[in-house]
Amino acid sequence: MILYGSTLSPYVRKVAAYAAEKGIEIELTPVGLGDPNPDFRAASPFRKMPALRDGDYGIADSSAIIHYLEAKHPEPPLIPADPKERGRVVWFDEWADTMLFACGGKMFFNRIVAPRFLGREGDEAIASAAERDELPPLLDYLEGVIPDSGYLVGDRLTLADIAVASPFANFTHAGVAVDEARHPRVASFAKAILARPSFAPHVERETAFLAKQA
Ligand SMILES: N[C@@H](CCC(=O)N[C@@H](CS)C(=O)NCC(=O)O)C(=O)O
Repeated sequence: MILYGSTLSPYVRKVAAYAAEKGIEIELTPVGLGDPNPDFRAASPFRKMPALRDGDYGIADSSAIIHYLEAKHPEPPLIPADPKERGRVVWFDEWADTMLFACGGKMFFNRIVAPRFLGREGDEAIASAAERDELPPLLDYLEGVIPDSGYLVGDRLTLADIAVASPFANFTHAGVAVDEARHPRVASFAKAILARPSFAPHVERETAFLAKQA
């Protein structure tokens, strides 16, 4: 199975970590933004990463890929069968992809992607406004829903934890630190999930790559 993309994308990192937690072997094939690679384009009609190729089957979008993989490899379940738990897991996955990274993307795009990969200056005013005004209420929400177990749903690892933790690596890359005094649960949640063997090697490689580029 081939996963197209760069784990600098929170969506690609989410799928790579999910696959590692499930014990599913995937080959990560790097593609850049808008990459012309025909196999990538066939799987991702709008050239967004990630995309997956499994034999003659291609599918794009991190959540679609994960639902495909979960149906194909049900054990160990990372999307619960229980209706209420499943609803919460889908909520957190969606919240992370849209609300959390809609905000985080403004910092990551303007501070990392634009200057390092597109050869143009990012708009720091957009990045700092997002960090100052948009991020704190999102983290306030998250702080209030992390249970004592440290897992968002059902007191065990699910897709919810993987999806919500992934953008925190982008926050770190973009120089955004979680305020441990205001958001202690968020800080320890993100640290614990990103330290898992499914995430850590990716985040370390990304950090080294960005440091070398700077
Ligand atoms: N909802 C999609 C989002 C994918 C996405 O927006 N990926 C970005 C990278 S973080 C991308 O490929 N952008 C390129 C573009 O928009 O042309 C998912 O979950 O996979």
